[in-house]
Amino acid sequence: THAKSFLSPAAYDLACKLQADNQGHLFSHWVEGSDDDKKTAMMDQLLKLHESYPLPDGLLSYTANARSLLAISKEGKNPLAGWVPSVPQGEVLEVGTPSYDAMEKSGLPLLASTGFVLVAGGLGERLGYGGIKVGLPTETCTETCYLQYYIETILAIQAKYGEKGRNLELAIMVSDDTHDKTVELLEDNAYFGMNKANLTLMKQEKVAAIASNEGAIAQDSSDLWSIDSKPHGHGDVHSLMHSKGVAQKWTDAGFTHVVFFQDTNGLGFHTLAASLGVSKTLGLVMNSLAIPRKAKQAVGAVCKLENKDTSEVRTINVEYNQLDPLLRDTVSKDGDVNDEKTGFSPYPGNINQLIFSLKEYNDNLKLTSGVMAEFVNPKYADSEKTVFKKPTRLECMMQDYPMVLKGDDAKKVGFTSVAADMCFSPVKNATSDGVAKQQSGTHPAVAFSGESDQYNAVAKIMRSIGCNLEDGEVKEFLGIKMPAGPKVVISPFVCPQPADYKAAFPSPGDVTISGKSVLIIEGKGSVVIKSLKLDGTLVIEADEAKGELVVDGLDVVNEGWTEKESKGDAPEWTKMRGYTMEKKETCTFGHNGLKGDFKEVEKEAEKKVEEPVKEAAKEPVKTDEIAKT
Ligand code: UGB
Repeated sequence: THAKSFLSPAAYDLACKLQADNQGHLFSHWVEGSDDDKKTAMMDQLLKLHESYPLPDGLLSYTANARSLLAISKEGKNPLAGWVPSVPQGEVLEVGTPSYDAMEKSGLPLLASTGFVLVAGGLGERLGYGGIKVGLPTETCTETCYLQYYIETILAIQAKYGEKGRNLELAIMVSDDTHDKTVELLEDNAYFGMNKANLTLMKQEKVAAIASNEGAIAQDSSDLWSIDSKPHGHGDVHSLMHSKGVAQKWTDAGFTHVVFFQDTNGLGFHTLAASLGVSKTLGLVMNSLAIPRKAKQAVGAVCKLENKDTSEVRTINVEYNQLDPLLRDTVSKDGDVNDEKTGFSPYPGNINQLIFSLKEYNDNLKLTSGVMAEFVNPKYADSEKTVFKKPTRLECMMQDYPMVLKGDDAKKVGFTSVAADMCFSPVKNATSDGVAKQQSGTHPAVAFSGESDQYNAVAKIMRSIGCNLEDGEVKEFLGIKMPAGPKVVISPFVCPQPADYKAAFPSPGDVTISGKSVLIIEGKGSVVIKSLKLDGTLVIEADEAKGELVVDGLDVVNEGWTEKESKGDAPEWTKMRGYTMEKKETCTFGHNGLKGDFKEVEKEAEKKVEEPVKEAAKEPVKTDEIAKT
């Protein structure tokens, strides 16, 4: 009671409620007449934890949920008891096939009305990187960071497929761990060209750590005036989409879909139109982009679950640690094993790239405030499960959204499965952990694999339309082995989606690239590569203001670029890879012709310049006007 005189009414009220909630230990060191400023600061922190928790009774709802989930965990109850899994509805697509092209074609018009949500609140502890993950370079040829790559792809989609009068929107979920550095990265780079009005930052708050099965809120181990708090998980994104008014704003603006994507997956956007096509064709309210999953791989499995007692059906991600016991209890005595015929688990692997139909999503947010079901995963110090090794916390996941679906909507959940080499290569593990994963037969998900897969996905799309790209050799750095084929980086403005490659490479049989080559197409202009032979490094520079750039009859041979083992002092992002890009010789081709290093150019390049639409077309520049400098 002594604190009533200096605490705000809200803080005093909360302190009383916490006392009544058996949280008296938080105040046991409070002595009347001293440390009033520390008491105020402590209550400010508790008030923040109270107000940011999305349920009406704030911290009190949180501790109540903690007690009941901890009781279930202590009993060792299987949260999925009674549910029987089967493979849900969905489409399995392979790039370059007629069915892929058909889905992509049907999804392309929806790109104009799709809002983008990046979940980037994770600190990347497993990665062991000091900066924010979206600031990491995606590859070492151009050093484009993830955030730039994402924003430019969105802008490129807008430029090619957008509607006049409505810009595409990006919402980024950040946390205390990532907020300041994300803002700094955006501001230092003029938002990578995005209009600030189309970008919303939503900060997720932490939740109180819990020290016991009785729901005791944990104090910081070194400071009794501070509450131990931890991240609540990416499931917070739905309550933020509601509380920040983003879902409503996008609905009002006529958007039809929302895509949620992860912080370090440089492949996720290739399949965007195709998966929107699947959403449209199957009438899905929620569509999970998925990959063929290897048994025991650390990605969740998308399952159709049917409740034996209630006949309730829901299609939802089952986390990989829960899948094996669920399968053993129900349909497969061997648990999480591969289907012998395919070599993969029958259940598609969730990669947390989720597409929602916005109308139903927003309606559901209004009903539920976007609150996801929580779970708890304490590490016990004793076999009776009464003591925790360290404080735990409740968590929630964005892919658990189907749990809030009712009626017909619950039946309209499905997946789009595409080979992982086209859609999923996150950078989330430290190299040493990646080595162990690779040795055990799963993807390493490290910086080198993310980079390598990014080049290889573009190469795969080019091959699928008929370009000749030779294989490269397998390279090894820091114990990670990856196929290092030709490194192709194409500006999203040139080819925002796989559907755009045919226009960029109209006679693909005349495009040949050796396994050691690097091809970079940068800039915002349109590029048409009619014929090209490349054995080395070529950088094509497209300038929007100068019209279409045509590459025809270009034959470039030079020493090129190659990975070189990095030694000694190097930036952290280089040390994670174990190599730098040694740029021995580079040839560039742009509106002013060919420059730099090249040997034996058999046939000079031809360049055609067309002025932007409104201006009169100019005569193409003749081959002999192109200067070699
Ligand atoms: N993230 C946040 O924005 N806030 C948070 O509080 C936590 C994370 P992780 P996770 O696709 O490989 C998921 O940590 O949760 C962001 C699925 O559960 O990389 O361990 C974070 O910044 C699993 O089924 O993933 O595992 C990042 O962008 C499997 O599919 C994103 O959330 C796995 O992802 C994912 O965070 C996977």
